[in-house]
Amino acid sequence: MTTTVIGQSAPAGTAARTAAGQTGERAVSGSVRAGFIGSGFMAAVHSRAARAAGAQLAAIASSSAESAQRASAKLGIAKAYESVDRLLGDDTIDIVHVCTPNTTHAAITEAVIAAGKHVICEKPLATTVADAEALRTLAATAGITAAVPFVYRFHPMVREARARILAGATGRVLSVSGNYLQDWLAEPVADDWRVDAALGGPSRAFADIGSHLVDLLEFVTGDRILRLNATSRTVYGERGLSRDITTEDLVALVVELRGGAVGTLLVSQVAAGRKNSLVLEITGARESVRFDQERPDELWLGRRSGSELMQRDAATLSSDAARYSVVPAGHPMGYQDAFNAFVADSYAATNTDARDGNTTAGLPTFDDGLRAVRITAAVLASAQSGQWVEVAE
Ligand code: SOE
Repeated sequence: MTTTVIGQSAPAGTAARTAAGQTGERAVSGSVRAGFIGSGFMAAVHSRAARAAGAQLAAIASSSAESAQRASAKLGIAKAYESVDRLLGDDTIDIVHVCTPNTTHAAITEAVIAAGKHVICEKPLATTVADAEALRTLAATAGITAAVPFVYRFHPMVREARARILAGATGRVLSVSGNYLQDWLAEPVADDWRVDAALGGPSRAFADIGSHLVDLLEFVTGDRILRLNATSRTVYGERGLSRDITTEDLVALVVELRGGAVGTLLVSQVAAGRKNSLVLEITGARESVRFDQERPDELWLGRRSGSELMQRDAATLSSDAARYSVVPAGHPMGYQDAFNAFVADSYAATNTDARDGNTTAGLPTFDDGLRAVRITAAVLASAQSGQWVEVAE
């Protein structure tokens, strides 16, 4: 990969590869040309998934021309633009992946939509409900594909859990329990842009990973959190170069679902020994299901008698789960596989000829991004007041 161009828009006269539909939808045919904004860990994950989905990795922009250039060479992305505007001026780009710090998502995503492109925006979609609502409306009006990478939905055994609940195998859902525990901030010296509310937003642990947990909870159960009561802790008021830290290290909450189930959730980024431990257990009147993200090829089925640890095997899975089981049983699938499936379905959704009910049914859109921002706002409000807080639909 040698060609990188800085500071130039797409060559003059580049024929638009797409035709805007009646709703302004950018219908894409052929391989998707993807752009990336941001050059951190998530940009690398997104670019690997885009390549796996058969996209052309067309361009990247970052906080500086130099970092864009470095990322272009490192990730094998054709062009490095000196600014977001230059990248958005490239009419050959069909979809843009927004992988920047949380408080920049709203403005950048708005610009991407204004440029007539499809968009994948990292979670949290925005750091305020108002911004998330505006983005959801903008995307709907533009008629574009607008997705948020709640990628844990794409593990086959998550789809199996969801299929069992929706088919009634578990019986009525009575209770839910879930944890999302990490330890990359467990030491007081550990610091990160997410710690700074000016870059990460008012919530840290919950907005960053609690959003995944509650999205997965509502996706798997098909239910909604009606109200919650949260308690949070900022364990270290100072970290590295950060002072007067207000964003939370951990949150414990009790939830009530619209269907009547109750449950407890714990979200922490200071849980020593837990690397990316997302565990969700849903208890039904007949059967419980438990998914552990660090053991994604398994699903525990709990029963009064005959409990079992189900292994991923397409021959035994529901059709929705089997669809994402892309290698045979015994060949472990993992995090990047789930990410790849999310990006492939997002790209398929941009192609009005290719998309179908399968690819769009479980796709996390800006509606789901807004939902997670609403729940995060309720968590912050409850942690502040100590009271139960209703979660707006
Ligand atoms: C850091 O907490 C992080 O990279 C999150 O930002 C991701 O969304 C999560 O999937 C893994 O951990």
